[in-house]
Amino acid sequence: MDAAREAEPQEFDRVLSSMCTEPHPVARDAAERFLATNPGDPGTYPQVARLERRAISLLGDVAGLEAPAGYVASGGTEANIQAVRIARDRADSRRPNVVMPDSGHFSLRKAADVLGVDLRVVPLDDERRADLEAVRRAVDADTALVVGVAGSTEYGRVDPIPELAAIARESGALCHVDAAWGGFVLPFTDYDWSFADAPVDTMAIDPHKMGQAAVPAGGLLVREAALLDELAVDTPYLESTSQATLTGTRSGAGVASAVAAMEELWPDGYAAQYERSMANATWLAGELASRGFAVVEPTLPLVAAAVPAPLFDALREEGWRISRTAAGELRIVCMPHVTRASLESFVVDLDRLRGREHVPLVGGE
Ligand code: 0PR
Repeated sequence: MDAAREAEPQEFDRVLSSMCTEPHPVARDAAERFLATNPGDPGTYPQVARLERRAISLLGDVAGLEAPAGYVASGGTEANIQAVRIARDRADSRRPNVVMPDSGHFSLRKAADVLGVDLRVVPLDDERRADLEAVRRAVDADTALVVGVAGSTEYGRVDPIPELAAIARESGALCHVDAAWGGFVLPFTDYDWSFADAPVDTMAIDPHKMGQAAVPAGGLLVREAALLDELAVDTPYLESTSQATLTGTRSGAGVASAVAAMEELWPDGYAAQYERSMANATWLAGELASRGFAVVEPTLPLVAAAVPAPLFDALREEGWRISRTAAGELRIVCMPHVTRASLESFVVDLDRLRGREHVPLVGGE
């Protein structure tokens, strides 16, 4: 009867493969204060509606968009679905298709399924990025959307966004960038990924991942407000006249916490976090490689390494919350809650479980 009162939420200290993280304290506080508000009804909850406009303005700063439009979605899934919906509704074709690299998140498969568009999945190059020649071959007059991933789910790779945007332009399609995970680290790298770097039309960029906001706080950004009109449906009995979101009632917690986190952390706090996370990823990759595991070099704070299945299972038995790539590699996402100390104790367990004498590790941060 007291299950909810007695249960404890998941501790984060052994969570190594999630893209969620502990919200920043200011984000947690804001989430609690706005928990019962509904930004889906701005006529009744104008304060949270104002905060949502602020959230979009801040997301625009992060993603290089001067006059941003969009909204705080439930996550990357909703943002991706809505981007496909915009493109489909805007296309002239009666059989529109979406071209995406094989690294595209499975939410885009949901989008294609729900929206009845053809999904053309193209292979990757040997750096695990969209193969541009394959994209060019897949695109035709019915292509409504070309998708690029800026920070892929499995390997943290960044597709050549300017080239993909150019291909989209040439074929009269829109270009969508999925920066759901990467969006809050990429500003501190040399990658071309943002609205400022390329004629990108829509973007998924999630405060509830690297942005350190509370779940649910995804972001859909669009270059022009007119693109959002494709999503608007009439809302006959609400004070606002139309609604562009996929969900109806939604918690203001995500909206308020996204604003709190971004006001606190953009840009210096996120820059420092990127440095810490990247240093941890580089350190872990080195430790794994020195033990003979085949490591996929991290280019963003995400490490994949081929670890034998029995060892992977034994680590899970120890309580490490780890997951695999589709190819079976161990995948560690260096989220803000993943500290050097927790990675060190992970490596200690790994050494013990593979039956080797414990080798003292040189400590870092
Ligand atoms: N786009 C990319 C590039 C993603 O990595 C993800 C989520 C999404 C879109 C979808 O975002 P939402 O899950 O917010 O709708 N990638 C993670 C994954 O599939 C999601 C995740 C997060 C899984 C936390 C587990 C977990 O504990 O691995």
